[in-house]
Amino acid sequence: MAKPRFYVTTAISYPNGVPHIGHAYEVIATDAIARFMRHDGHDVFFLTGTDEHGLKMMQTAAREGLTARALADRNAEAFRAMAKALAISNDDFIRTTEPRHYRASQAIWEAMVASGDIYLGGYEGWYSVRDEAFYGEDETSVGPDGVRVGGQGTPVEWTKEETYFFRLSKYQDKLLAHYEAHPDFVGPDTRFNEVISFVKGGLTDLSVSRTTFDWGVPVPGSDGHVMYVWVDALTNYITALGYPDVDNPQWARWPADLHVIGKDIVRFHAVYWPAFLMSAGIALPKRVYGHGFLFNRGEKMSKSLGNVVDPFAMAEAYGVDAMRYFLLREVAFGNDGSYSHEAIVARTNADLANDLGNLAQRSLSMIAKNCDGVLPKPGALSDEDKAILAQADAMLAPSREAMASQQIHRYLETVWAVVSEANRYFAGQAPWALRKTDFARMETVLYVTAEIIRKVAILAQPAVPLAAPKLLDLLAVPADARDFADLDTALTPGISLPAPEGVFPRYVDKADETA
Ligand code: ME8
Repeated sequence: MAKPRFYVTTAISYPNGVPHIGHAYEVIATDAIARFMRHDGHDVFFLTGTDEHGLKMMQTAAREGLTARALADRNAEAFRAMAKALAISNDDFIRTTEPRHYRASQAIWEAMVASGDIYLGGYEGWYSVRDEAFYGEDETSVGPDGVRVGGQGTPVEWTKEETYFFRLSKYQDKLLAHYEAHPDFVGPDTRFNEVISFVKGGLTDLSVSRTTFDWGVPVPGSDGHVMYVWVDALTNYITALGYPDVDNPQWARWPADLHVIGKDIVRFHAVYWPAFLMSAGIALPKRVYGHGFLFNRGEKMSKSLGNVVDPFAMAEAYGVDAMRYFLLREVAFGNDGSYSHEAIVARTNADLANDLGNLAQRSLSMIAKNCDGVLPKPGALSDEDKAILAQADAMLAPSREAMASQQIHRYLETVWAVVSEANRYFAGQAPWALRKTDFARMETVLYVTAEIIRKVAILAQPAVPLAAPKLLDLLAVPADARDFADLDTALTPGISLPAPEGVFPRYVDKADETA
């Protein structure tokens, strides 16, 4: 039977600078979702990439004495390298300056023209280069410093030029009807409510081309016009599946199951994007999820504030698994979150090094020492054995449910609740004491513990994709028996296990080390 498909995307990042932790957070979270769905039997396609046009790119390049293309080339490589460094399993990496993307953007434009939704006019209004967004007068305000800012607090400037408009106003009722019929279209619910009230408040037509600069996808047949960066940016999600070539086998993956984005760009994905797609006669994505923002000890990170922490340095300092686990477990996905050195060390030493790492190390060392490294055969199971095994078997259903609504932290909570319980079980059974009093019972406890670790490691792979497979290696679990469908098949007693080694190093501060 063909596997069900699952198409998931991140936002594509502006490569006007190098990636920061916010970018790392989004791609790690989306990777956890993609891996979870793969292990859960789906044929996953996971897309990420860079959004290279627009005024912001042009202005940054000019400041650095580069062409926009040179700036994009340099930083796109840094985003690609970040994905690699963080063990991201994306199937494609799209850059909006690629020929395939020009083709797709021009094709969707022409489809919108064919629907009568594009007309020439003059735009006059407020524009934020930082957000690459137009704001209505009522969405702007003047701060105490006299600077006028838009909805997200970034400075706006008055722009006036000849542009093409997209008939967004025509889609107000159609969008509201779609929201009504698809209550899961946007998550979390609070963000969906914001979208609905924005659309109910009335939609004005959207300026979708620019004539004062040329760093963009040319508007077909209109010299001097390039597309508004968000028109081409959003199109990346269909470019990657071969649009407009609907005979491309990849096209069967559309509509996307999930667009993962930050809360600041929900309006583009939940209002403009579906309107463009409706106009072009293309199916709408199933869900858009706006995650929260990550702050450094509660302070907003941004290039201008100068406290951007380098994701490469973070992965280097704590290890990729620990960094990923911390971000996924500590921050409730959908809410804002903060990170600090202390919080990362406390969380990962407790959950990874102590709770899972030590349990594995202690139980596997006992097997190595007392059972010649051969997985012992369990005797009759006690009520405690049955209870812990039943708890481990019960992890999958709530994990699935949590992931279906992008509650990544809840899935990890579910798995680590079993890790805690397994530690209580191990301490309570005290196999080191049984070694002298009841060797057979010790063997049963060690087998049961190994089996719990196997189940936990299988389920933990999406979050800690380097260490979890190492744990499975230590249990001699074959590479083709590591999916969620394999949770039910138990370890075979009598197999030889490799020599145990630690897979979750404990973070030790340099100062403590020398103390
Ligand atoms: O918005 N914490 O690009 P971008 C969490 N090119 N997420 C954050 C964050 C933070 N501190 N800062 C940014 C763009 N993000 C557009 C997207 S999609 C067709 C075009 C998230 O580089 C942000 O919300 O500014 C967005 O989802 C992603 O990082 C890229 O941000």
